[in-house]
Amino acid sequence: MAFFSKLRERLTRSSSKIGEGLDGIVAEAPAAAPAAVEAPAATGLVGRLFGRAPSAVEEPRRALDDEMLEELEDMLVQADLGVDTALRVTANIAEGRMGRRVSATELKELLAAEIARIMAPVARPLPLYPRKPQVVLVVGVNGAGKTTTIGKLASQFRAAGKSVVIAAGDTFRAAAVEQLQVWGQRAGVPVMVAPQGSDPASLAYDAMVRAEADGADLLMIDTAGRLQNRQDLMEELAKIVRVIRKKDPEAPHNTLLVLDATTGQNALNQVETFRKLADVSGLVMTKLDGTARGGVLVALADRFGLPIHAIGVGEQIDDLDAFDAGDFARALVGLEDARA
Ligand SMILES: Nc1nc2c(ncn2[C@@H]2O[C@H](COP(=O)(O)OP(=O)(O)OP(=O)(O)O)[C@@H](O)[C@H]2O)c(=O)[nH]1
Ligand SMILES: [Mg+2]
Repeated sequence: MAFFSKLRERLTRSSSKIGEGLDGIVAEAPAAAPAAVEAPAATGLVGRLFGRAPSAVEEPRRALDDEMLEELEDMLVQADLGVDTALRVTANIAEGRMGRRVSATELKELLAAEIARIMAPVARPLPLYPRKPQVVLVVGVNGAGKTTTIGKLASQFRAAGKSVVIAAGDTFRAAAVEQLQVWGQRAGVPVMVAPQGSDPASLAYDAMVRAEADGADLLMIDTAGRLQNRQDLMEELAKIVRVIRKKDPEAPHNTLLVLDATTGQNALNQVETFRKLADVSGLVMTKLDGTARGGVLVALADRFGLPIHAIGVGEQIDDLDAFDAGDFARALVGLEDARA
């Protein structure tokens, strides 16, 4: 699968972190019980269990004990899964397997399965409704990737035959408007703008009028990330919601919170904060390329259960992909694609 290799290649740093961590844990068998080569009879069985032909050179193995589980737990915490999630994942891996001699590959398979199980319920694309225009409000802290994500999403919806209007609701910075206009051109989508410093809510209202008049399928509203304080941001978002509800009491139909994967555990605080400010309906995680912190997605899924609609894996227009739980889990632990 082409996307998997891209994700794998771009998640290299996370995967090498967890993958190497697991390799290290198995290799670091305590001196009293050195990692040994499995007896040939058992090897055949384990090989069959994991669907592989027995090979001449066997991987080192280590017996699962409390010490090893503790190392596993620590490693997962380091990899941003968070303490609660790391504890639970480790306990699930341990269940019924204490004393069993496992290889790093087996451990990776077990971990990938646990992570995929946590992630599967949240891997859901942005739901599309028959409602026209479907209003998508995009929120997130300064620099998270809101504007870029809107550009990428607009391009994908256009490619899928949907008509899209973008509202440049970040009226604080002139550069923000220009940036969105560039994305609008790339995606072939009209961008509604307002003079710098003007009221984003009135722009949002105008954009609703325009999107309705155009019969647009989707209206995506960008918002400012940098405001003086939380109160400002809350008031601004509330006002935007209030005015668009004058046109459609059910809008916004989606409130996307854009999170930057490189912020690691801080993403959890951002979700807490934005859930108080807005009715967050789903997440987009950006910058999963080139970060060692992809593990935070597992913590987010486990803690909040909010749908992850898409992930950003680069700065280009096509660097946004649907979130696939299995692909992500395997890439994160440094395994090859099962279907390759
Ligand atoms: N590598 C990488 N960079 C990204 C990704 N998404 C966004 N960026 C970059 O992150 C930076 C900030 O992105 P913006 O889209 O401007 O973020 P924003 O949330 O709109 O920021 P403000 O408007 O300042 O609040 C830009 O340089 C983007 O190119 C991604 O998935 N991967
Ligand atoms: Mg922006």
